[in-house]
Amino acid sequence: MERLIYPLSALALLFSVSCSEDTPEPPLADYNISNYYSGGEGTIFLQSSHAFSQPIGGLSKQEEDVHTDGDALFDAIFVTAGNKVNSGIGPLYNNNSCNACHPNDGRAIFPKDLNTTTGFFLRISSGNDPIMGPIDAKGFGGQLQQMAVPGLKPEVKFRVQYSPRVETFADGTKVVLQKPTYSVYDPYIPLPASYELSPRLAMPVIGLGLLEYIPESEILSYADPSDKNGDEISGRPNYVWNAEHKRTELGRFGWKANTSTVREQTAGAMANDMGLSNPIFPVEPCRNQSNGDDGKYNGIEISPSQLDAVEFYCQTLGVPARRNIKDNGVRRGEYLFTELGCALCHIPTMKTGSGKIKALSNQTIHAYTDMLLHDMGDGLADNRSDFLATGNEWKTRPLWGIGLTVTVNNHENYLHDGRAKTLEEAILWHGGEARTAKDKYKALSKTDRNNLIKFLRSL
Ligand code: HEC
Ligand code: HEC
Ligand SMILES: [Ca+2]
Ligand SMILES: [Ca+2]
Ligand SMILES: [Ca+2]
Repeated sequence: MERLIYPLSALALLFSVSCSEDTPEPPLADYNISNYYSGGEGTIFLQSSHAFSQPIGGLSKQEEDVHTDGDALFDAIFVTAGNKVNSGIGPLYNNNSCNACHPNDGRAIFPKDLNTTTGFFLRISSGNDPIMGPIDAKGFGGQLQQMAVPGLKPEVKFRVQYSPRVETFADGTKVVLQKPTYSVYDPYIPLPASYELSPRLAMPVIGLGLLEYIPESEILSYADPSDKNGDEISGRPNYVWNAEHKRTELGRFGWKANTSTVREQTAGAMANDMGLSNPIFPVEPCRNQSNGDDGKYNGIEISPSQLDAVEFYCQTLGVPARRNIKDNGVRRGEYLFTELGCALCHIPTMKTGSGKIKALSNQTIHAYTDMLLHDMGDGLADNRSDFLATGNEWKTRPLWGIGLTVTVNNHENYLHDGRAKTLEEAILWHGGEARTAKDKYKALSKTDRNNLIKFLRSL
């Protein structure tokens, strides 16, 4: 409606411009300098492959030391139990360091060979309990480890197969997407009669403390579970069991908002991804399994102070500043991001509350997420429930830093399993509640499609 109420003189100008240049000037997003600072006052201005690896500005000297200790552990390659340092990998595991899966604190590439150490794994379950979460598949736990220490058999091998899916733009351009289907073979014991799998690829770990400091009330204010405002977007919080606090909490991390704190996500990664017993998960993931439970190293492989340091490290990785925000293509893309409805889920601006870490407190951040679950349609579904998340639901991914993916990680594998090989493919996989936004994208001219992508690259 706004566009219809230009004063006459402006209209005359518009028409004179449109005569000479044949299209009127497209609307641009307001140029707003504060948008540069994606991660608040502690935003990072480095734009190199280490752009994700900097501590947020504003840490005290003592906090920086803890960050540095955590950094060393994040990079440390763990070896088999009995060695002097960094020992205790496995007996079953997916990879041997945090950094191997989150390279340069960024995202993993989808592997060519799924059955070696990579940033990809499959979760498994036999049903789901809304309070306690996914139910272990008998003999396999909740996550499948495709690696084992020498002499032991990994739980399974992973396999992926593809089928093409064509998307056609209004201007006739076609894009062929590849839909992956995952399965497992060569199990160490027979698999249960029925089970669900969920593919997960490692995502960047920047700005997590800021996301943790967003007040619950702010996140819940975006939830609209029964779509009362009729914009086709619902947005539901996940509520998940926190094993340390022994209570249900708002889910914030993981592709389905399936953990509530950076600390629990970190301890879970140590135990399940690497086989490192730790203060929160004192038993290795092969407990009660015939392939590997020696019971010997339970509870001692990661000390409380080591867990604290890695937690603090992940909480305090800063977020890179935006780039090229004055560029007209970027500003046009930013306008379209709102116009198409992307910003209904990828909420551009939120404020953090206050907590122990000063640098994370009371910051205006531009994470581009509502931290909520959305039905993304059958195309993206894993058909595996995860606490309150259904098989169709995923958490809106933060988009901050996404424009530096190639710089930091030298690939573009987006979405929860890396199936999208360009930002455009990531948009084209959107369905369900995001179907209208996707369809509006497909109706854009090539120039405007490029402008939207330019905007994403500026994040
Ligand atoms: C085998 C690969 C692998 C290893 C090793 C690994 N991660 Fe991850 N990480 C992932 C995957 C996959 C996810 C997404 C999991 C999910 O959706 O539940 C993830 C998610 C996370 C998240 C949540 C990020 C977010 O935005 O929600 C954090 C934090 C994290 N990992 C930290 C760590 C730390 C710390 C370590 C080392 C102790 C580690 N990871 C080791 C693969 C790995
Ligand atoms: C209904 C909510 C919703 C809307 C609307 C929406 N998104 Fe998303 N977006 C998501 C969710 C949820 C994911 C994660 C899906 C997954 O990984 O399977 C996502 C993922 C992405 C990713 C990949 C992020 C990554 O780290 O891999 C990009 C890029 C993206 N969205 C851009 C857009 C753009 C551009 C639009 C508008 C055309 C849009 N989104 C509209 C919810 C939404
Ligand atoms: Ca171990
Ligand atoms: Ca397992
Ligand atoms: Ca709504």
